[in-house]
Amino acid sequence: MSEEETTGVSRRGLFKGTAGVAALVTVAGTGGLSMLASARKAHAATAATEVAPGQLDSYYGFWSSGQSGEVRIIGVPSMRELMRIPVFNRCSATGWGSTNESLKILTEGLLPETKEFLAKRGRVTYDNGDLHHPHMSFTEGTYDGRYIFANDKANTRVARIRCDIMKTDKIIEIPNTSDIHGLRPQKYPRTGYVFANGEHRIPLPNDGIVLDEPEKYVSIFTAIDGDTMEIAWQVIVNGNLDNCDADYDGLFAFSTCYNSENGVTLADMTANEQDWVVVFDIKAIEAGIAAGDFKEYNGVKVLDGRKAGKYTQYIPVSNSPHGCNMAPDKRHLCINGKLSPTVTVIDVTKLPEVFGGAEPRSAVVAEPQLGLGPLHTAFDGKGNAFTTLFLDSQMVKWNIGDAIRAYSGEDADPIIEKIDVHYQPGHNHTTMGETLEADGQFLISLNKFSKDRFLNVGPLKPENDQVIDISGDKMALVHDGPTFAEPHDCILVRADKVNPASIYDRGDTLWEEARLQAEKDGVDLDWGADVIRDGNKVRVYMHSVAPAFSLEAFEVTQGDEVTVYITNMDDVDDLTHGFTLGNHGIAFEVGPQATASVTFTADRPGVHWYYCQWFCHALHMEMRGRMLVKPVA
Ligand code: RUQ
Ligand code: CUA
Repeated sequence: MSEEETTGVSRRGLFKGTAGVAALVTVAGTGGLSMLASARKAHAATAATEVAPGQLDSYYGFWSSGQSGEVRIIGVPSMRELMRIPVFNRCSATGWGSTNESLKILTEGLLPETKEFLAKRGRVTYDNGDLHHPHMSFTEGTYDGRYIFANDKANTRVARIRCDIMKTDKIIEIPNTSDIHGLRPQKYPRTGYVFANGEHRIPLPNDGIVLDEPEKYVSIFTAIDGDTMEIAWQVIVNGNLDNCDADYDGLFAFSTCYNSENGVTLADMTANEQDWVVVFDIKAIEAGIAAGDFKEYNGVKVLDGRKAGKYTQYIPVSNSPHGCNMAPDKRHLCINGKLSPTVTVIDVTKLPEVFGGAEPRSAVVAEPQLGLGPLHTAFDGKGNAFTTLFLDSQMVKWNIGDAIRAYSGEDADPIIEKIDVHYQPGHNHTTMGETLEADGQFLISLNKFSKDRFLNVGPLKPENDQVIDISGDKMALVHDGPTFAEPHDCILVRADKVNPASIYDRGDTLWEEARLQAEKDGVDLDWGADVIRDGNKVRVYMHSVAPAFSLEAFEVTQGDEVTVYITNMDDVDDLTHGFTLGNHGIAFEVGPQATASVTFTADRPGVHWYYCQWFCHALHMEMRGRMLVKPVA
């Protein structure tokens, strides 16, 4: 018999909240009582994540999207998706990847040989990216609301997002290395450096002279200047690089290495009993670069850190570690075992002794056995850690202090609690958990599989990002959040740390080239309605004020290279216009007080309508005009 037949109440009815609970009070028997308990739990769960209509979330969640190539802003705890920020991908809504302003950002940081390679294929940039790790800039150990940095594993790039407008403003390709994976900003004194790991080993230089000689391949750790987005220096390491983090004193950075074997096949890569954590001494590396102890490749100063010494140390840990997470107690670095059921805890205050010659493992102060497949660890700021167990599909809460006591032989059990998550978690993250202001409110489990948790949408299923309330003694799973391919990681930033503008500043440098061109053409970029002819180049300047473009028609000749500049002169919150040119594959966003432009060849004789695609006014449908293309005789 079904639940409904035995109790007269369906599971679906129960989850409707208090009304369901009230109905249940009359249900007799133990079955009814346990259902009542689960209904109460369900109600409590809803309360923890409920953000009523019109109410605001307490945290900005910045989510990566893996192979989708974008960053998403998700409100936490409600898990409402608030915005998408195109980064390495193309975006049909905003025109990212087709406007001149976005193409400048997508192309200017590419290496010359990449530009050449793409040009031969008729392209100016890549269309895809694999964005794993979004992290905010820091000042003195906590988020400062300036930037988000993110990696592209697919095409070896690093991007920066401006948090004042939530748009990408820089993308650079990293030379001498392949497939940027782990990425973390320097936490102290500020960002400062953005550390980026080259995961896959390649020859240096990778010019075809060395091919199937894997022993000659190298992996490279890169420090990028977060203010200029230029590469400060690189370090060649032994083994490969996976994830990284930095300490709270500005002295060290760390990377996990899962391929100390320098192998190129799965069997090679997992052959050894042990891999290692590479520790980088930032001050020593800076001094080495200043003293000229480097070789230059592709214009970048590259220092050799393959032998443990003053620049790097290699601390052995069990085979194939993955996540690398610095605790907000400023002292303990957690290295997640992946193939080993352990997390290795390194006391960073012991690292100067290691650089002074002490045995590298002397910095290890704990190595608790937590379960199968530990991938990443997050912190509550109260001495507890939460580790994802990929194979066990569980989240384990454990105490760092107890793990240290157990390791030194005391009778202590570090494991506090385990709960099931659904299913196969990779990253996890706590509210403010990678900063000195970790507040222990919520924990997100980013699960790689959702299987049966949602309505079946076909063979491709969403991921499942679950919210766990960690404010009490017990973890409480309170929300399932489906996400499209494939968030790897997220950060949860207290809402008061982020203060975006609602309207662009007319002086913004984003459209600097449009401003300079308008000056040369002697037109008013703000209020213009001009068509400038310059040989077969035509520049069309118009502004928009709801519900009209300042030009209702313009004429060009077939074959002209046309640039259309649109300036949105509305200065009202949330009044975005757009420009879509029919049958030309052109559409882009123009935010309040912004300028955006596009360049194309007018190859199709005839009448082509352009229209505003952002619903802006009761007369939005009427916000349109015609491009007349005169055929060449
Ligand atoms: S990695 S599932 Cu790309 Cu962040 Cu660990
Ligand atoms: Cu402007 Cu719709």
